[in-house]
Amino acid sequence: MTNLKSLFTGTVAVGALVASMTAAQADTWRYAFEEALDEVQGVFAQKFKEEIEANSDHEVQLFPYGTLGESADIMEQAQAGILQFVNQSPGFTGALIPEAQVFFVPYLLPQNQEQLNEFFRTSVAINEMFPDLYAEQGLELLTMYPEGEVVITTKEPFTTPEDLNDVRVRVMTNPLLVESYRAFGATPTPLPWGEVYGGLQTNIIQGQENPMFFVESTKMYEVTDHITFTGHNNFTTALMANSDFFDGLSEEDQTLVNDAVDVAFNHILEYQEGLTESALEAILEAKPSMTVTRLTDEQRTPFQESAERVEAAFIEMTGERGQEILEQMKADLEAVAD
Ligand code: 6CS
Repeated sequence: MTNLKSLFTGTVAVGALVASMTAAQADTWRYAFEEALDEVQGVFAQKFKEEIEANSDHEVQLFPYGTLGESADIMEQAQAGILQFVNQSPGFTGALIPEAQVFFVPYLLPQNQEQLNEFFRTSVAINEMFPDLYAEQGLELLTMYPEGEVVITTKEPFTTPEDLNDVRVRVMTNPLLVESYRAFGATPTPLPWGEVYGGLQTNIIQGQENPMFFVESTKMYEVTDHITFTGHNNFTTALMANSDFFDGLSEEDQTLVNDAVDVAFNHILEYQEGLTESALEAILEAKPSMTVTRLTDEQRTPFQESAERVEAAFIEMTGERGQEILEQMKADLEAVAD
């Protein structure tokens, strides 16, 4: 009897062990990004979280901008494995992965939204070449996505590179963006995001660039008076996972993550339809004196001409690998152009 009982208990124990080994483990994944919950990166993150939690027992904890520090801090935490996911823009990653600065060659990305979206979906450079470069830094590149046309907001109006002479324009912290604003005639000032509002308020800087939704949500219009559409860029950002974490996931969980990224990617493109226009409306309602200037093709020409110099600087900084990326990007863009 005793033997039978212990045999039975043993069987139950082994059964429970096997069940716990085969049942997916419920984990908590930490995900940090560079914006607020209701800004583009936050909307993307919320969709990702929703998908993961609807399709698994895992939980995703979201850490918006500021809760864990600046963009550079969350990247360090992701590389160290404290965070499982990090959304960081090439504007900052460019300091770590020089080739990521290719997104700051002016007038490279198309202004046509459909073409741009198709480029992000199909680009060989993004989907096949960049992942290896990110992997060298311990990062699994999950996706890159656009956040909207970049506009420049300044304290004084400008239409020519000469007008930008001696204007200190804040840029994200990568050397190519510095080069690009130098080529625009300005005095580029790389700063982390947290120093921008105060810098403009105290006149340490007199301008900055960002997509319209961010100009509105972060109230850049309170500390600058003029918005200029130069057409020189569209803001690109990227979602990454810590490589060791991602490689250690079961195949099922890797698929879960990739599927959630796909859903969030499509969601964020849809979410941004009309966002530039509605943000501009909100700005003008809050500050009717704000001026909005769209440079004409003729006025854009000298800015466009600076692209050559910036491309040369990019190749100088990144060598053969950079050149290959740039050429592939151009081929990818050609493929989506009509
Ligand atoms: O300019 C910046 O630093 C910020 N801009 C955007 C649109 N997102 C995050 C980034 O920190």
